[in-house]
Amino acid sequence: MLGKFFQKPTGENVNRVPPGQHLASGFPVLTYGETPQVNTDIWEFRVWGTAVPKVFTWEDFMTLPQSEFTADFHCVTRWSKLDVKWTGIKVTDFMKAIEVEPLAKHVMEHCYGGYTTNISIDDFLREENFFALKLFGEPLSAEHGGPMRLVVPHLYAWKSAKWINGLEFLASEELGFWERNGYHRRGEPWAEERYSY
Ligand SMILES: Nc1nc2c(c(=O)[nH]1)N[C@H]1C(S)=C(S)[C@@H](COP(=O)(O)O)O[C@H]1N2
Ligand SMILES: [Mo]
Repeated sequence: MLGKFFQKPTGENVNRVPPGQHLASGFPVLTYGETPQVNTDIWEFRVWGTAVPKVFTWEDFMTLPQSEFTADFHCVTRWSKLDVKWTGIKVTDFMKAIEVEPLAKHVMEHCYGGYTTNISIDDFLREENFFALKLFGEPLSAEHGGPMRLVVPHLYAWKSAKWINGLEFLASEELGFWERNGYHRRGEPWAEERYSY
């Protein structure tokens, strides 16, 4: 994969790029399967499991406060992109709009198209996590997860679910799509938590 589009980090970036990663010059698209075309008129976002069930329409979700974010993005297939600029809604702000039971220790992220990925509640509730609506000032394109995706900067990007449409709170850990297929249950890039073997 090395060549024109992927470069070895140099200078100050050496310490910003996790081990085994190269810098991508563009912003590659990584999707398993088809790109869902999601219309915000019929978009719904559901919360269930060990939480009070709730359904948000697009309008409901857009009443939540929006902020700007700059975050590095690390794909387990060994490319990273630094300083990605996003606009979105902080997970911690979203959490004020729902009620989760104390026994919720894990979260399954659900998406249009059927993709899932699991995350622990502690990793999910981090201050720097957000639901992204814009990428570099433009509405998030369908291929990058529009109209809305999750971004979890401190874990490999397969945890950053595109076309997210639901959160299932869980008392015990369940595995998502890639995690059932050999990826690590947590996926911390600095520890190179790539695979489960
Ligand atoms: N719904 C969904 N979300 C997904 C994926 C996917 O296939 N489907 N791929 C994941 C992986 S492996 C990566 S690296 C990032 C890629 O995001 P990008 O296509 O915007 O670069 O999305 C993650 N989120
Ligand atoms: Mo990825």
